[in-house]
Amino acid sequence: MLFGRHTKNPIKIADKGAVEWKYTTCGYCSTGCSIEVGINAEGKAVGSRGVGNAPVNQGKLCIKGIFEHELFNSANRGKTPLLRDRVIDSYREAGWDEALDKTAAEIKRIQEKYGRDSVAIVSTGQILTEEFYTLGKLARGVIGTNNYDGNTTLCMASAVSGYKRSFGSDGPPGCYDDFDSTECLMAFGSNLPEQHPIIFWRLKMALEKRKFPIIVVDPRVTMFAQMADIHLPITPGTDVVLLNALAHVILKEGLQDQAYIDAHCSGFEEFKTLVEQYDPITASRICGIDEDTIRVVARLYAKAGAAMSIWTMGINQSTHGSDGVVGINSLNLITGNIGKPGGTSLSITGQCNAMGTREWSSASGLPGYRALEKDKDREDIAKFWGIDPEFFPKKRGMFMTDIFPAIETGQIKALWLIATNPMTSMPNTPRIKKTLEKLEFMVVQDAYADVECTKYAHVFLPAALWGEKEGCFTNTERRVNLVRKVMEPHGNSKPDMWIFNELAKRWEQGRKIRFPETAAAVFDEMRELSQGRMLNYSGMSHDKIEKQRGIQWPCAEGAETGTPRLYTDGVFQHYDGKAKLIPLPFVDNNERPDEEYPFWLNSGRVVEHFHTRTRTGKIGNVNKFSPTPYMEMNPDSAKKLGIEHMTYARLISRRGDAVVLVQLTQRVAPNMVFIPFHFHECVNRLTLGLLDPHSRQPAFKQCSVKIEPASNQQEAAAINVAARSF
Ligand SMILES: Nc1nc2c(c(=O)[nH]1)N[C@H]1C(S)=C(S)[C@@H](COP(=O)(O)OP(=O)(O)OC[C@H]3O[C@@H](n4cnc5c(=O)[nH]c(N)nc54)[C@H](O)[C@@H]3O)O[C@H]1N2
Ligand SMILES: Nc1nc2c(c(=O)[nH]1)N[C@H]1C(S)=C(S)[C@@H](COP(=O)(O)OP(=O)(O)OC[C@H]3O[C@@H](n4cnc5c(=O)[nH]c(N)nc54)[C@H](O)[C@@H]3O)O[C@H]1N2
Ligand code: SF4
Ligand SMILES: [Mo]
Repeated sequence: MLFGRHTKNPIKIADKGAVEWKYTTCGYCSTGCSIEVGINAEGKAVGSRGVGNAPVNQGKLCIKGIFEHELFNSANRGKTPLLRDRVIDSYREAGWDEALDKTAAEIKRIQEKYGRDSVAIVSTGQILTEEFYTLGKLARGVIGTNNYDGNTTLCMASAVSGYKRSFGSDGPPGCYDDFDSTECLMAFGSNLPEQHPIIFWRLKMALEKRKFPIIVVDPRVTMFAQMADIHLPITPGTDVVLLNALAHVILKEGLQDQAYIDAHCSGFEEFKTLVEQYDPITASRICGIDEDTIRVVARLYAKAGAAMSIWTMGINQSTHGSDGVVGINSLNLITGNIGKPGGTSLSITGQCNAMGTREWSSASGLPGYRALEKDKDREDIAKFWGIDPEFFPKKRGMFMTDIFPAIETGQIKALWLIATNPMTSMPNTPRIKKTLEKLEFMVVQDAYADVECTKYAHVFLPAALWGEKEGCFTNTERRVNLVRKVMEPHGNSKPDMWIFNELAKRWEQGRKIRFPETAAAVFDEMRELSQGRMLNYSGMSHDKIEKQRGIQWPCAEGAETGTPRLYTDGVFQHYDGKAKLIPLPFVDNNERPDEEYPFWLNSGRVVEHFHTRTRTGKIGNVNKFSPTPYMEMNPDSAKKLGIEHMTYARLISRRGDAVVLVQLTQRVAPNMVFIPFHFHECVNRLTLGLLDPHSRQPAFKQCSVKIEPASNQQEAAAINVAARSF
């Protein structure tokens, strides 16, 4: 007997008429999936598919990748530069020469009048590594402003800072293959199934072969929490307390790897003294996880032959973000879980090239993990670029989150935004709007003309999207992947690197420094600068990267391939070669729920959307799953307030208000609500964004609100539609 659809309505995969499939790398998240874009006989992109022999995704793609080819011709792509003299005027179309002349002239005028640092540049984690390197050369070597940073301050800054404090350098030490040998995995503030679906698929594959315990620390019952063996619904912002308590139990019960600590760590005594104060009973009252569970988890983790931790924004976006990272690193150091298969401290990165900017953009230093604070690093780069080392500042300038307040106070007069949309992504939107209105000059360089920041700009520079240009992205596991050009840039938009190169020519110093025109030639400069360093690219080339479907750094000259793990020899990047165990006293400084504002406001993402929706909002097949700003709310709390499922509610914080559609769900506790941050004029109208003292990253996930049913549902629906922007 035949089962299934053998005779009736068999499933047919539509023939999209692709005549050629072109290799590239996905441009959304940091997983780093290899993708092929199908091109039809008319040269149109008609399909996307995963690359079968790629080590990262082995043929799989998530929903965003599957429809990524539709971006090339999506609505409101920037086609031509736009100019205006005053923000109240309408834009007019302009040629590239006029737009770039104006940009350079305004930057020079403002720098002459107010000083070099009065011009700020804020970039991204979403352009190619060669573009980052070129932008760094332009910002540090030609324009010479020290107020140059990236949106990674909203994202990975705490991970960078925590890695530097613990290990002496940035650089995630582990890899996805660690899932195949770990005996226990603990995830902090990471919703892996939705935000990194293909990394999650790798984890699931490993679990199918061999069962090991999964512990998820998240105040919300995410999809990841649902499949975990142990879910720790932590009180927001208190992970450091849990981490101190885990270390307390491990040391008290003698479960640590003392030989590893003695050989490879400094600071053990101070660390031990501090964690002594965090017994599980005291800790449970702060972090909301009962004492027995803390003990069970500590024993499970410490007794596993190899144990690993992963984390994402639940840790980084907190006033204790950097401390949280240090705490996770310390947990792995005291249990001897760094640099061994299945034993690691792996920050799951965010944007497709958040790693590339950390490595090469010079945003917080100089290329190749070099520091402005080090004389030799300044001298080496100045010599390589052919400029006077005195042109460089001797310490890093402002972070993105300090640049905006400096605009308010008049210290910064001009802002150039590259592939970032702070109008939607920064906390406290009402304040950001006022801030941008104060600028004398603003440039937005984006792939989409309708990105909200354009409303406040004088110049719009239309950029080519990822697959319209060539270069590299580095993923979460330090794998350098190749983005091949699969399509010509849309309209008269240009690759970001072309824009940087053309701008450089408008300065005398820019004409003296070499700005190569091809990505491969820029890559050669990076290779040279990376010789002999931990961040070693010298054994790579674009062709070799494509052939191997990505290569993990370090890859030294002559090496066949890359290196899956860092610190396998237990030698770290601090001067003494040791990793630091750092005591972490906990200070409770968050805006917590009180009588007037009784709910925690948590925010994050959903699988079908990417950030501020400039891209996914335009793709019907992903937008349709979440077309509207909404909020997850617990049914019991809703009932008390007279709020029903699928009606509109108004949230009020000390900063502003927002209207959302209510989805009742047990995923959130009665004292918490969750709102995806993808919509303009929504959750970031409410957020406070207190800053981490080390990383200056905002605590997007911890503030308080009150909630009421929207008094006029029709009006609320209209506000809700308007908040979609597109
Ligand atoms: N589909 C999709 N994928 C993406 C992105 C996207 O926009 N869409 N963006 C990419 C980028 S740039 C990033 S940074 C990553 C982000 O990836 P994730 O960090 O995994 O995503 P988020 O939803 O921001 O937050 C994760 C979890 O942190 C939890 N959390 C909140 N407060 C706390 C806390 O105090 N402690 C702990 N332990 N957890 C807490 C939240 O409840 C949430 O479930 O995703 C990347 N991938
Ligand atoms: N409440 C709340 N707020 C958050 C977060 C949260 O969890 N909660 N998460 C934060 C995090 S982790 C992040 S990473 C930020 C993200 O915040 P943003 O970086 O501001 O958001 P994006 O929408 O990714 O903006 C990137 C822009 O780059 C454009 N673009 C894409 N490719 C290219 C290109 O090749 N060249 C150029 N020039 N432009 C391009 C896109 O069209 C888009 O406008 O948001 C932060 N904000
Ligand atoms: S998991 Fe990330 S890299 Fe892979 S297809 Fe999805 S968005 Fe792209
Ligand atoms: Mo991010």
